[in-house]
Amino acid sequence: EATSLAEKLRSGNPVITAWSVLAAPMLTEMFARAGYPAVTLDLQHGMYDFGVACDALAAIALGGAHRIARIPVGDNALAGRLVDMGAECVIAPMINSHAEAVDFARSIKYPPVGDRSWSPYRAAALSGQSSDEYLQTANSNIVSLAMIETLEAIDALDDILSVEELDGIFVGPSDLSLSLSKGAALDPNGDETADACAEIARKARDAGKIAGIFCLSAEKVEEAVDQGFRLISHGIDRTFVGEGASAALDEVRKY
Ligand code: 3PY
Ligand code: MG
Repeated sequence: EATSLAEKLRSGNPVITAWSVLAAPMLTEMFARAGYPAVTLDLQHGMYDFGVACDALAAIALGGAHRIARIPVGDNALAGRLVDMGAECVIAPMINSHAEAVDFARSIKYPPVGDRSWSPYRAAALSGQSSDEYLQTANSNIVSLAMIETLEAIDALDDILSVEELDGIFVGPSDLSLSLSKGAALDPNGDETADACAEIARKARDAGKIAGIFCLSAEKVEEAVDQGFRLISHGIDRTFVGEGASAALDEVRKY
């Protein structure tokens, strides 16, 4: 049986995820076929609606990668729908309190851990499981990650990390830098942000939780691995297409 994303993350090996905003299932399949271990669909800041996200989850499975989705702020109902359609991990943005972390985590865990509602037939099919097998493994296999990306979340970090139902956290360095500077500077790669990230990773590890982070360069990925982060994004479809188009056009710019 294939190793679950949850097991990989808990074993302490870094897992790199591509990041998809373009709502194009075939691009997500290409990420998977290129060898990315995981692909994340961004339903917070990307163009995905639910139907396209469902097709993208299947396309990622076809390409052989793990399936992750980020929901819009506070949309726990959508988290439930996405795990039903095969997401193995859900990232919830702007989690700022113990209560918000509990509500989110419970929305994707079956009783007695949470209050996820039953109908995971598509998810079971994508994992090659019967619905009984799916039920037996879902609570440990589905990963809930609460985004830490505000001062408020840092202040509440011990409380958030104490949420038993929650599997881990995921840092958003851009929003974090905006919050830390009170709106003065977007500085996801700055020193102050990096120090805050290191502290978040340390606390997550001490609490026995998975730590993930959004990265904007290969250097940042390396720093994140050293800090103890294990789910790490690198590579965005919009950037690949934009940079690839510029590079191709540059070759024939004289015309
Ligand atoms: C952030 O950096 O704030 C993110 O949410 C990454 O997408
Ligand atoms: Mg953010």
